[in-house]
Amino acid sequence: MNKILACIFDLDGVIVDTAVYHYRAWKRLANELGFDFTEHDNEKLKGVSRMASLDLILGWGGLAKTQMEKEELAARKNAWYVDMISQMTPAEILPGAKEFVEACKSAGIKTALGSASKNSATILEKVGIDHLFDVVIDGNKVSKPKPDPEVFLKGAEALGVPPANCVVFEDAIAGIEAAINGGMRSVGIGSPDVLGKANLVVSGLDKINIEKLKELEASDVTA
Ligand code: B16
Ligand code: MG
Repeated sequence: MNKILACIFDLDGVIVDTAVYHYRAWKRLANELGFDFTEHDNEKLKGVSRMASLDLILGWGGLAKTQMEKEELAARKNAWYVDMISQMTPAEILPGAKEFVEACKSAGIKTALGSASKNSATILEKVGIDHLFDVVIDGNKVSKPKPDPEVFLKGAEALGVPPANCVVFEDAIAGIEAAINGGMRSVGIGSPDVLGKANLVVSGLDKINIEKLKELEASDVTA
């Protein structure tokens, strides 16, 4: 039985829903390149890094680009995305997210952010919750994408908590796999059909509390 000493939260899809802004910016880029993609396709980009997302999108459009061209396209998309997230307000925090992170802190559980995004600092600041995370590990600090556990292991290390005492909150299957690969428990945010490998799946952070979190102490570290 490993005591839960830290919670590590993914950002997009767990704390805020920035997927809609990513979608608008990528769609605008695809349209400028002469093709389109659907919101259904956009699901495949959740939790995926910026350059890996671009590769997927270019594949859907049947386009091949050089590394230099790709960097220019990713920068163009990111400028539109940053414009949109700079307008975000605290109203965009997902239901229960702020309250649950606060409850963790009150219960003496350490908190970290573990996100693929290189824009996490701007988002946390705009929605006014940057002070709630003891540690922020994001796309600027990691080189290996989820399902590699790097982002969560770095979070655990910075918090000074062994992986077996951490719980990861994730909306993407690659993120749940990253938690398992890192020897951590996980809570899936979304549908059990997709996130069934997690120790527990809830529809949002409004559906969990410290009591339910503690119940996870009885479950195996590897799901
Ligand atoms: P950026 P997460 C991920 O955030 C998003 O889900 C994904 O769609 C995005 O491509 C990625 O961040 C990189 O974002 O372009 O801002 O660096 O779910 O890991 O918090
Ligand atoms: Mg996510």
